[in-house]
Amino acid sequence: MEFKKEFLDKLRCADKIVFFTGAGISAESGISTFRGADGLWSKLKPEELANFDAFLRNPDMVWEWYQYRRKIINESQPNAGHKAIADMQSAFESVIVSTQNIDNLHRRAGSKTVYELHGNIERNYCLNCGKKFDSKDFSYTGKAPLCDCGGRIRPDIVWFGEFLPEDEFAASEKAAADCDIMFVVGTSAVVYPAAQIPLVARSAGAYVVEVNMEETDLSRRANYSILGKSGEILPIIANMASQIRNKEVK
Ligand code: BJW
Ligand code: ZN
Repeated sequence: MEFKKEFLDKLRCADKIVFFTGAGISAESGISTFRGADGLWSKLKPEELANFDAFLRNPDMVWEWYQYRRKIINESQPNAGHKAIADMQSAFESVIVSTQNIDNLHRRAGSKTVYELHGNIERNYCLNCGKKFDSKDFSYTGKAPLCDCGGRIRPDIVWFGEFLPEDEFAASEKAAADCDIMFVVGTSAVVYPAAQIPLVARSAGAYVVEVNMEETDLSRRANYSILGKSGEILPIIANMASQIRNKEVK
């Protein structure tokens, strides 16, 4: 595979890189994306499942949906794309992941600094007292679980109309403003405010590289758009980085 010379030059000199990722990076682990012909939302309506009012209207149905997703995620493994990102930690001074994904696969692959912009499916909390629960802390019986205080437990996921975790968003913006290269991987980049992160990097002067199976709204604003599967492209980039930087990528 041939890469643009300008990109290879940037890769040779970069100290700080950021990966901004979306559902596409986990597609090769067997986890569905949201949009597109086979996406989760081609069959299910986000407005019935991914907002707070829907949860209050029908907590049992929303819980059933998340239990189904948890099962798929728990049975899945990080793929070659997640692993290549973790491997690149040994070739650069700093590698930060800012992800919209809730599946924990970056951490499981070994990435050390991961900012989760849309929460994590394994975490839950009580709407009444705020107590935190891991999914393994209660047994799901087909009904939405309740806390000891009687309050409703919800997944710690950012639904539409909700604010993103302030610290993780601020840290992602800072990393974006500070990096030499930002890779935008497997995201349609249509959900805000997360989709601002690549734009922050671009306006701060970073070299923005998109890796996606198809063109997106971001493609024309990126410096370089690489079309293909992240599980195939990222290991090639990791390998290349190790060669041209003379640093071992484990
Ligand atoms: C591959 C591949 C492979 C596949 N290799 N690539 C009107 C205009 C502008 C904004 C708004 C608006 N109306 C409402 C808003 C705001 C709204 C928003 O942005 N909506 C737009 C969609 C219109 N945003 C919000 O509500 C956010 N909060 C907010 O704004 O707060 C402020 C506020 C407060 C109070 C009142 C009002 C405002 C919160 C957004 C939270 C989003 N959460 C979700 C769902 C979580 C629940 C769940 O998981 O069940 O997070 S939405 C969903 O989309 C999920 C994802 O993280 C997110 C992004 O999706 P992603 O990752 O990009 O996936 P896809 O499927 O879209 O794309 C996959 C890509 O991969 C594709 O491009 C493929 O080609 C590619 N691909 N295989 C490489 N192997
Ligand atoms: Zn409680």
